[in-house]
Amino acid sequence: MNRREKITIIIIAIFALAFGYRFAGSVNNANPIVETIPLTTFAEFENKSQNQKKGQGDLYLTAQQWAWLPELTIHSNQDYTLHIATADIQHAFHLEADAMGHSIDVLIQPGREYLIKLRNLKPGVFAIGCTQYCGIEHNKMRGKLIVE
Ligand SMILES: [Cu+2]
Repeated sequence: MNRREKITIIIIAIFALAFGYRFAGSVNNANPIVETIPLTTFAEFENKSQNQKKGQGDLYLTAQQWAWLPELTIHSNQDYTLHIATADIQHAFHLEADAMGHSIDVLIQPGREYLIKLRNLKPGVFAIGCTQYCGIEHNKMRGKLIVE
């Protein structure tokens, strides 16, 4: 291999690494408004959910066969972090596009807590749905987010 071939290979390698790095970065940032952490216990999550106070920045929502609980009422001029966990099997959270200008879709798997940033909310009543088949009454798994 002569000097020119070596230089060519090195240049190609640098481009390949740079492109690969950028590609990996874009995959990790595919959904920047969602973060996920391991759930210590579901009981702990449920406890936070039951003790949440109206008007707080952290909201807790439980997915279960076949409901989203509790019904949340929040304010349009405030930012929130919506925490979601499932009480049973896998579900998929869907918030209709009208709430924030784009829909939110997050697969909710057991054993994890999902943190979703809610920003620039518009006032209204918005539908929450489950987009993952989760049993016989999957079609009844609806909730709502009330933004005042
Ligand atoms: Cu479901």
